[in-house]
Amino acid sequence: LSVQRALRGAAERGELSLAFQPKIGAHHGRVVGAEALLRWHHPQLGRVSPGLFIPLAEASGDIFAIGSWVIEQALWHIAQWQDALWMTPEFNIAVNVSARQLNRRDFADTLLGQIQRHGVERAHLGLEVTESGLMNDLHNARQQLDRLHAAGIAIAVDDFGTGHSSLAYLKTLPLSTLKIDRAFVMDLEHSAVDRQLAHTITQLAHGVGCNVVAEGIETSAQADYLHRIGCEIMQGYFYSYPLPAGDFAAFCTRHA
Ligand code: G
Ligand code: G
Ligand code: NA
Ligand code: MN
Repeated sequence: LSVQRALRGAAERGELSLAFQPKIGAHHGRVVGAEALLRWHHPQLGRVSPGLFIPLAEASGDIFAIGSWVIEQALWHIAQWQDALWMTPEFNIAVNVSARQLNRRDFADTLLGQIQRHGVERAHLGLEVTESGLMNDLHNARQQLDRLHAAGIAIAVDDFGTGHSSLAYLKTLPLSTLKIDRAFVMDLEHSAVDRQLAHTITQLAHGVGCNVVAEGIETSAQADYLHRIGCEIMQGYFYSYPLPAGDFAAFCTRHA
């Protein structure tokens, strides 16, 4: 059974779900939002990692249907949670957007239409895009992101500093957040170079008007260092694994 063939129709068969990994405000320790992460459970193949099937879906073009399902599902959950006490005006659920989705000319219009149909506050949805997603067609990416930014949607650069791109795009794209990749976080305690890189990325982000999310935090020493150098938002197993929607809502109730 090929993974690529099994993936086709997975959403319609009810095999996909979203997990929500909490993001924690470094300053006050309360949950400020989440990253939505796609999960696929196939009856024969079992759980398949998005690290494996997302690249296949990008190659086959199935990413358009899957990406649209992810956004619909995230908006459906946000609509359910909108009246919860913990859902403050700034509370933000971010979805990952692949290069091929962002490269479409109608990405922003389609997304804004979906948000409107769900009756969701635009500030509650965020996007995480990779540097390669931005570089692939920078002109179109800028057009799409300008429209979304003007509508109040926060845009984060995922895996910052791990790609091959120049820094010039930081001047012209309407970015809210840089995410320090797990690659720079995992060895913080033992690597002076990684401490320097995390510090420099944070200063760079602040210098261009972005805030900083650090991801992949697994220890209190990593969290302490990242807080000390000024990272605003923390994400990683140290705080919580990605959670099914119901467990995430319960987590928010406890950590509001
Ligand atoms: O959840 P996990 O750590 O296994 O995710 C592995 C990779 O898959 C990460 O790079 C993550 O950004 C990506 N990913 C997870 N969910 C989605 C999604 O809904 N869309 C896209 N494009 N990528 C996703
Ligand atoms: O590429 P992206 O940054 O979207 O990848 C996020 C992935 O990292 C998700 O698959 C998520 O499950 C995983 N992840 C989140 N927190 C941690 C962590 O603390 N440690 C490790 N090893 N992986 C993490
Ligand atoms: Na991500
Ligand atoms: Mn990342």
